[in-house]
Amino acid sequence: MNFVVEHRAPSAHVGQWVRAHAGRCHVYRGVLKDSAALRRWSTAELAEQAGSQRVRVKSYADGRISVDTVPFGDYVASLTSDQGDRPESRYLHDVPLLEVFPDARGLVGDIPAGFVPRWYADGWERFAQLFIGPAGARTPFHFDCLLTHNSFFQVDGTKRFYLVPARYRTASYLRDWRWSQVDAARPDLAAFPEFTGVPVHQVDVGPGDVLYMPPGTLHQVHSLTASVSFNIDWHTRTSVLTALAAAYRGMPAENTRYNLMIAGGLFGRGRPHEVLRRYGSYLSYVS
Ligand SMILES: O=C(O)CCC(=O)C(=O)O
Repeated sequence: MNFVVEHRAPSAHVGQWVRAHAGRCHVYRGVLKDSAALRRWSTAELAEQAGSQRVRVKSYADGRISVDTVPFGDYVASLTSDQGDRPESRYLHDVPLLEVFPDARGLVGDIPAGFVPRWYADGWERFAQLFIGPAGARTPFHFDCLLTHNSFFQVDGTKRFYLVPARYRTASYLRDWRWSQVDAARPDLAAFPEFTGVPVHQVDVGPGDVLYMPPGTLHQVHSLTASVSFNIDWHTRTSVLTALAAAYRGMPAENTRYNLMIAGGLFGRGRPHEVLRRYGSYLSYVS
């Protein structure tokens, strides 16, 4: 059975496909094709429009993440000049969507039913994280730190995902809870022999596509072109309970604190905007 399932159109409610296809990734082609965001957030259009507001960009080198703030206009202009395979590129990575695009809801509209559960749907944009980077930008091999489901929306450009099922976590030489030392695109099996035989699935996403990844999926992401994307990390009641139990297998206490907040919301003790008053800092959490 394939770990990555292709769909030509949006599907049924998320609750159904999470249950029906538990543990698999799903790619939905062209979901956002009619969204105004596809044109307005293209790197070409942003280069015309982006102003002097400062945005946070990250660089990843020698296993460390550093954060810098730069004028958005300068950053977007640099995207077309940064070429080649550059894992260390400056990357506007995992920044709250509304911090850069306060009008996101107006441009994207409702997220098609199925890509986030009902609890998140009304205010999905407040849970969304933005990624804008040059060709060659890379996100190293990791899994999402709260063990959430992830719906990943590609707006402009093409990204290549290297995907490994969560059950191969122990063969993936993890450090700091969620980062792997392996390069999933070119694993060095002499240095990391337990990775031998681990299946690495590859999928490319383009403008309008959505990739769903189940909790714990290990993923490494390469931008094949300059690229704009956003994602939403979300829980169901089942996934948040599993994630809370991960406190006993190494999940950092800070992550468990965020999961407790979401559990409070999903089990009926808070509307999203109330939970976000405390959970909001997760969206700027570098871990
Ligand atoms: O697009 C990227 O570079 C990283 C995406 C990612 O790691 C995620 O959605 O969790």
